[in-house]
Amino acid sequence: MSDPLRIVILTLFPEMFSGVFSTSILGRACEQGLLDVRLMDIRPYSASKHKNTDDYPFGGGAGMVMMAQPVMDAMKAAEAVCPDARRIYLGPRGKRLDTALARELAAEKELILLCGHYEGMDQRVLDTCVDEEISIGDYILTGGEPAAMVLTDCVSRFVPGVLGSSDSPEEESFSDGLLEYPQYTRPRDLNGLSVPEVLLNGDHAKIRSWRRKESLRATLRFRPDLLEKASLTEEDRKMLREIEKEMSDSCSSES
Ligand code: 4GY
Repeated sequence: MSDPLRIVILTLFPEMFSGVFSTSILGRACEQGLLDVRLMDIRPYSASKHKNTDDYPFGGGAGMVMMAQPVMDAMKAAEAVCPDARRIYLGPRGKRLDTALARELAAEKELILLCGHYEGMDQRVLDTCVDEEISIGDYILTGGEPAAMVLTDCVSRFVPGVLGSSDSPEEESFSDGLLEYPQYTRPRDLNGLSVPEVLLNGDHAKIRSWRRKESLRATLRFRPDLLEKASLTEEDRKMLREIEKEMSDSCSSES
């Protein structure tokens, strides 16, 4: 079997991750040896008597800054475990995480994820000990830990075997730049709420075409901006014209 994707997470709060890597799909991936996630507590690397990891900002101001020394020493220990890792800091200044970046990271052998806390990290750590900063979105968290969970989760989906053999990440939202089609499961009748007839008849060509059209419809409705970048076939464009016609028809019949 191929080597697992090894991810070392440097954090002051390793206990925040309990559950994330022991449950459900990521839990199974770790058990199966597809993922090798190691949590490294930064605090023991503090050289100070009381194992401090934060200090007042030079120049004054509110809040505390994560000290360079414990993080730099913890990073050295992580590099000993993962000598070839891309070293990533989770922060809002970084490149935005998306499907393309997740796929790229899943192809690495090793990743080191550094989680900041408090008001931020001593800049000298970012200047000398990380290769890149990645952001999961334009908002500020209280720490990088939830972002490290998000990154690990969405990268793991592209590690072969994590979703099982029949489930392909390439069939899901965003892999072709479109949103997902609606899904249904039993019962066929839920207190009068039915399931689209086409899904019950076993005509797989028709089902495939219905799903494609519903993906296009959902994307047009909720994220029309995505349609500009999606790779669309002539058939897709035909379906989009049908959807637009259906939309204008249902609009004019209401008035
Ligand atoms: N957004 N994307 C993010 C974040 C918290 C700097 C210490 C984000 O990835 N990480 O908000 N991280 C950090 C931000 C100060 C806490």
